[in-house]
Amino acid sequence: MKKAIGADGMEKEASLSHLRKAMKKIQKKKRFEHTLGVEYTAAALAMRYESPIQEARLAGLLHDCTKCLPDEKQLAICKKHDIVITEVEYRNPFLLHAKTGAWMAGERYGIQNPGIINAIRHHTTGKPDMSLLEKIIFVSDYIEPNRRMASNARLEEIRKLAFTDLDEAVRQILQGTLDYLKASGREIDAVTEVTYAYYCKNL
Ligand code: DGI
Ligand code: FE
Ligand code: FE
Repeated sequence: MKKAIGADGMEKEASLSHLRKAMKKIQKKKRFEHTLGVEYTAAALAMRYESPIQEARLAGLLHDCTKCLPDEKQLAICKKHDIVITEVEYRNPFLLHAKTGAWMAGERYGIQNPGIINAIRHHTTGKPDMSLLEKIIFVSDYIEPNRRMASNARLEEIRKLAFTDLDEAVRQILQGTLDYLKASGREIDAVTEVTYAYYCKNL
């Protein structure tokens, strides 16, 4: 695959259309629409919070680049490339698409900027003390316009909140996710809980 990097080592604007085509090829239709939604929502939040727009678009485009791979493939990528798999991830391998996506963005899609790679790595559970770009991707993933969140009646509020108080939006998203996971009896990753506690304390 052609590297999405300019001679100066910077990701180029032109690479966005190249990566978009690549995502269209490997993602199912609905997933690709979500990807585009995250790309432009991340761009809008980047404008609002004065974060580099192209970085937000690249991270948004690639954040779910391994989401359509089967569990066995996620596990195989981790084992082959020494990516640590926690016990929770073994039992819930879909969580691994954040880690394998970060790896793929660097190795397959030519992303060199560690800030972009980390935003992909932490987009599912979040993490305490996220960078601005990490928060932008975490929030965009949840609020992008194609997202239908029957499980969160507050989605419309959170969409507005994202543009006035990004940290409070992160907190409310985590609260909604934890409520949903508890109500549906799903296993909760300790990182999701620690992240929620961090954003409750630090507001
Ligand atoms: O990949 P997407 O569907 O766009 O979004 P995502 O990467 O945020 O994944 C969303 C799912 O991740 C959602 O169903 C909630 C789930 N999730 C987040 N934290 C945890 C979790 N699932 C489990 N089992 N445990 C967690 O701690
Ligand atoms: Fe995801
Ligand atoms: Fe996503």
